[in-house]
Amino acid sequence: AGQFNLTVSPRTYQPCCKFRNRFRSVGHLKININKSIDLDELRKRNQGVKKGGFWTPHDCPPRSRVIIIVPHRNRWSHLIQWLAHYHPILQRQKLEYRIVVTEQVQRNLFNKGRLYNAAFLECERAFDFDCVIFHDVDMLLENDHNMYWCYNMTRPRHLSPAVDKFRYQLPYHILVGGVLAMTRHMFKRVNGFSNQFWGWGGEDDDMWGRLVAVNTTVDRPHPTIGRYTMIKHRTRKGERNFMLTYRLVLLATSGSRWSRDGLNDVRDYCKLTQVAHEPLFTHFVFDVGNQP
Ligand code: NGS
Repeated sequence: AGQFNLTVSPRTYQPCCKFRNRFRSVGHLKININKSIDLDELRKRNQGVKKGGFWTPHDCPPRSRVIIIVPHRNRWSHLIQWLAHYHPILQRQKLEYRIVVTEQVQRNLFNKGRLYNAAFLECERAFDFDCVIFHDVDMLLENDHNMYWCYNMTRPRHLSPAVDKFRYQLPYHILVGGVLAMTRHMFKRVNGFSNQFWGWGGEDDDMWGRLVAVNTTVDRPHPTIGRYTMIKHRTRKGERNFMLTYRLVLLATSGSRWSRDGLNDVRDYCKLTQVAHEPLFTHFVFDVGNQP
């Protein structure tokens, strides 16, 4: 039983925050995709945010200590919209949080699993947190009652079951992509994400296999609350088709691979090349190695 004691501090359940939050969160949010917003303007609007994108409530103890990891590649305009959208929401939710943007040096295929794993290990080294949220940069929350924390120690929470692109319906039962919250302990328990998925897709389906392997799956908010707008972008069709067979072969072996492929070997592939404590986020850049 002792193994779960570390993840959520008793401070988390202070009634003060619960009570206040009722009045502060606003429920349904209007999504404003404002392309002209710039970083300076955003900084001015978020002066309470500390360097590295850290914020903690002053009027009561935080409900949870959360790291939000956002992988990013060539999508600065999305990232700015993301930051503009989420900083105020997370503050209304009375969380202690840090935004971590993780990027790769390589300009060719993306490896999201490696970026997530490597960023998580850097966070473990440098910061104190209970809960980690893996977040796509193109997903904008439509209802701030969807809490960005981990209240169940053993069941991660798939926060994004209802996305506009899929007409607000879960496209398939095992989907955990988009926005996924889990305790720090749980992420280590499943050995993180696989390091072997290149290009778009698959690493999230593989995560489902890992959760099943440790006898858990996910909770989800009600679809009226777990609602997101996906910022539109061109799909890299070539990348998708090229990798499909490869992804399916890997998925077939999730159950036997998970304990060898993940957090425990990501350092064999990834090197941290840059760290910056920007005003609204911590920025890690990794050399993620090359596709075999
Ligand atoms: C599946 C992908 C997932 C992805 C999901 C939704 O096909 O990684 O689509 O993607 N699985 C495989 O490729 C094996 S979305 O349209 O939201 O970008 O998360």
